[in-house]
Amino acid sequence: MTTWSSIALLLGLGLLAVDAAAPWWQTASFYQIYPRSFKDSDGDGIGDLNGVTEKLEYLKEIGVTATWLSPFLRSPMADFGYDISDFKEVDPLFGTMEDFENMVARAKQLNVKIILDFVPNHSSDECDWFIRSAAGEEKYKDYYIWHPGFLENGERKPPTNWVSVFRGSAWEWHEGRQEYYLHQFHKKQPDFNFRNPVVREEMNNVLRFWLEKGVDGFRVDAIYHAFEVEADANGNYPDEPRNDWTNDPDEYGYTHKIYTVDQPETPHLVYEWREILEQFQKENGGDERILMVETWSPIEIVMHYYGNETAEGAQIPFNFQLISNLHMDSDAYHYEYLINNWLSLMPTGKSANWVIGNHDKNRVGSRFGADRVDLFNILLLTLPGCSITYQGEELGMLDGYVSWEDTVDPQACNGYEENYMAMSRDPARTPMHWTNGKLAGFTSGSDTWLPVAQDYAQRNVQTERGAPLSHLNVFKRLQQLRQEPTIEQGATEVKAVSGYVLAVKRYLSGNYVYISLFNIFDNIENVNLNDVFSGLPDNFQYALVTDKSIKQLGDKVSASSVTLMPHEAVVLRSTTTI
Ligand SMILES: *[C@@H]1O[C@H](CO)[C@@H](O)[C@H](O)[C@H]1NC(C)=O
Ligand SMILES: CC(=O)N[C@H]1CO[C@H](CO)[C@@H](O)[C@@H]1O
Ligand SMILES: [Ca+2]
Ligand SMILES: [Ca+2]
Repeated sequence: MTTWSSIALLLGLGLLAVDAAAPWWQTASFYQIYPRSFKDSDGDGIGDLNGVTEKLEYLKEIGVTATWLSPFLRSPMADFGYDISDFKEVDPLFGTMEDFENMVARAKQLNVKIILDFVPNHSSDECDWFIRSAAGEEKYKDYYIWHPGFLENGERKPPTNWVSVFRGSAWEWHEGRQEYYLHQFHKKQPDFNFRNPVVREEMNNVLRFWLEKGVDGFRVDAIYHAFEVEADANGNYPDEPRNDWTNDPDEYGYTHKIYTVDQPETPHLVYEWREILEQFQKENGGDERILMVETWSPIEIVMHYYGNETAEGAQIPFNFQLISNLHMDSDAYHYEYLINNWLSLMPTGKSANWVIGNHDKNRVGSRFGADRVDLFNILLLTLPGCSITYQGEELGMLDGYVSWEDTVDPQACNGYEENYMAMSRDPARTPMHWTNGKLAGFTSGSDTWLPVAQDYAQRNVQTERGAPLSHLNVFKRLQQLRQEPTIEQGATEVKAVSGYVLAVKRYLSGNYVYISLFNIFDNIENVNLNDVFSGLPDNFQYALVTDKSIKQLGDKVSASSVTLMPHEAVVLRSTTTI
């Protein structure tokens, strides 16, 4: 080999190494901000963008790489911002476009990425596009899904039996246009017609607009609802088959969703958006822009959102396996199955993500018990890939009590006082706890849009900063561990040691072995890790303990005998490298 070709080879290898560097999002720690409840900067009791900007340093403090913010665009707030009336304007309640630009600028200084919540399935009925569509204006006529319905014995009936997620018919009669429009969510959230290429282009332009404004990507809302089945030659839609477990035609579960969610066209919409992101990056440079998609679909369908043989999809199709399937009594085998199932079904070359909470679900500590808060944070942050944490979960916030009178969530308000608690998403949306002072330091005003949870004096940023083994400090310690090469890039084995204890082994040649252990129930357990993992080093030490632990950081322990206290989760590190 000549010198020149060796140099060329070396250069080639160098380039390869650069190419192979993991993109930023692959092992990122994401944090979901629900802006209404994060931080109020002007005393009106509602969180806002300047509040977020004020607290970006906090995100840095807790090791967050990127934040996705629930919608803050112009909206009449029938669904608290998920009903957008102008896709390119900030709602005055949250601030101005200038406030948004300041937030992005500050985030860039701190190297915190900003992900926008993109809500493509529907707009508000107060959106200019809908108003024009309802008026029958040529360009906008087919922006939404319209149908005259049927006359039966002189009475007008909706086109199908489809039910809205928020109860009642998914069709609403429009007096002006003398037709029904489809709304899979609130009647103030009419569904777009994605079979109309003009609508698709309109949405593509929304993406381009925010990319220009400097966002690092989009979290795509409710994507599985985007397409409905195509109308037949007469423009009619079929009824969905009945489910037999409810006789209440207003209940969402009344029909089996075969025509209103998960249509085969939907992932291709995401592929189209990914191309827009790629194109933008080609023209503008910078780090990779990403798509995170929300789809509550069967796991095989979720996998399609990663892409197909020829097209790239979303980098992060949300993994709702843990959120959807785990419950209070799930044993370690169930955890093991759910985690390994995702890892094995994921297409080669793709990365995993882990989610346990969001603004639609009860708080982790309320769903699984306050004693398991650290356990879930440790699980999410020591599994391979990226983690997604809902605001306040790092503090172990619990559901706040919200009386029927104070309830504002449409999903609960459309129901009844007797069972509103089962439907309400308000308890997980109460204001963030910053201090143990008045109204938890959320606002300088005298009132908040939802009540502050009663236990804020124990669970807040200020108090937890000062307690060495608080949830907050455990969370921060986890973020340090995530910088370790093994946890960042290592291979993974997930095993139930018994029905009670789950073990996650992370290992990388030339580095320490890490094992996270989770005692899911309330007995003391003793485990021999050699029962489930082969070739382990003998000696470990505690790399992370919690307030349940009797051991301390750095204490030595043998792999053949590890004792775990009730609900204790820990991270062990081998004393030698492999
Ligand atoms: C993958 O998706 C692209 C873009 O939607 C489509 O053109 C292509 O036919 C699909 N390929 C396969 C193998 O399904
Ligand atoms: C988790 C999440 O983002 N849920 C949202 C899904 O979309 C509906 C309608 O836009 C919202 O109401 C939910 O909050
Ligand atoms: Ca405010
Ligand atoms: Ca739709």
